[in-house]
Amino acid sequence: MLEKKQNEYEKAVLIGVIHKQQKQEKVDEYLDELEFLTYTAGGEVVKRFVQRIDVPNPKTYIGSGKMMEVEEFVKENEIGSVIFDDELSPVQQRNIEKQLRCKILDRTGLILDIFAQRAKTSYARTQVELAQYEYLLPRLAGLWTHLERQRGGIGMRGPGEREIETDRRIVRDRISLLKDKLSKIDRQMGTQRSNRGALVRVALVGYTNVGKSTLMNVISKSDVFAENKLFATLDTTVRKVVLGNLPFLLSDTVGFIRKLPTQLVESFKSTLDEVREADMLLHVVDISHPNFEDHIASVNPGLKEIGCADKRTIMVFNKIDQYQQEVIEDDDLITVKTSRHFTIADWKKTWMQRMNKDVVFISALNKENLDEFKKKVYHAVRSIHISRFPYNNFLYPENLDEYQ
Ligand SMILES: Nc1nc2c(ncn2[C@@H]2O[C@H](COP(=O)(O)OP(=O)(O)OP(=O)(O)O)[C@@H](O)[C@H]2O)c(=O)[nH]1
Ligand SMILES: [Mg+2]
Repeated sequence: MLEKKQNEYEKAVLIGVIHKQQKQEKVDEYLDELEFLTYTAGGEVVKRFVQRIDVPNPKTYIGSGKMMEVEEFVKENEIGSVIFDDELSPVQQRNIEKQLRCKILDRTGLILDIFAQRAKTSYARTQVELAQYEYLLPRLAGLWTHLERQRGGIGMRGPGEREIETDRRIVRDRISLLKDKLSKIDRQMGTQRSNRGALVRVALVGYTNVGKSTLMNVISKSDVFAENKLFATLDTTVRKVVLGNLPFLLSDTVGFIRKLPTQLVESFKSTLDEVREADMLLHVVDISHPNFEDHIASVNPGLKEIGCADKRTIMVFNKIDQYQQEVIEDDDLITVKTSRHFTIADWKKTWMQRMNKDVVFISALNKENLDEFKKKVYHAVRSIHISRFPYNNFLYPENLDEYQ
């Protein structure tokens, strides 16, 4: 497990399905994201196949006609991987592999692959390895039936079954070993956290690639790895930050994504402890992304899952330097105004208005509007601090010049 090296870009094909009430546009957006994931994993997408289908085919996910089309393309263009936007059942994966004779990945497999490639510390590697084995376990039986058939099947059933059992046992043993290892590290980290004393704790959260690490670096003068690929950060970094004279702890951690594999959420729970135990969240959003509202909607359930739904949260809309709305020309009387045409000022009047003081618009990269950002964070942290230590509120005056 885990051996994923960065090599040359491998040719890949994407496959998506449009369900009954879905719009083509939505599926295009999903595939855009899948393409970005593929690129992050080291692949180059050369073609997308999309099929309108209500119920996925239980054998091959897409219909047999479409499969033939894909098969032809894969052969002609020496495609290395075919990547599906949804999770395939072990049976589907096996059937498709047999027909296309190349690597078949689903979204979960792809995300696991990226995590494996990016996990640097032993803690992150252990978490990813655990998720990989958990993904593999239900797929083991499938792998073996596949072999059985290749060998002709007759007379193979006995040993085959036994080998499945042996393999399963090995994987299960490995899983419990990894879990033990993680719980040991967790205990150590728990102690570290409890040693940090009474400082207010603030956590940066949000979708992947929105600029959390960039913002962390800007306000804590630290050097956290940030780049324009998905899941640059897999660990949690904590820094002490001082605004005015008010010190607090700021943490940066792994980002969320739509349909984050359950195995990963499970094994990354402890990485997210810092978020769980935070006093306040800064939910960073890339407002220049056309789907930023979808991104928020996929981060919120993740936060809920780790019990953070009701924490005080400041929404930080980042990358305003890159924000560009679509423009309706004066003589265009057909186009209907939608959110795609909103300026930032228009956005401020939408649901964002209801969050009144807990919204701020910045560019972490160009350091735009950081003063307002700092002011909001200062006041929020201050109010948490003095509710905890009412006797020393004089230390942090409300009307500190800098943060008026
Ligand atoms: N134009 C623009 N780009 C930004 C801004 N902030 C961050 N970026 C870029 O967005 C990309 C992602 O930034 P990161 O800080 O790595 O994002 P992250 O949220 O930590 O991402 P992961 O750790 O991968 O989940 C990088 O290429 C940054 O340079 C901004 O305000 N404007
Ligand atoms: Mg990051």
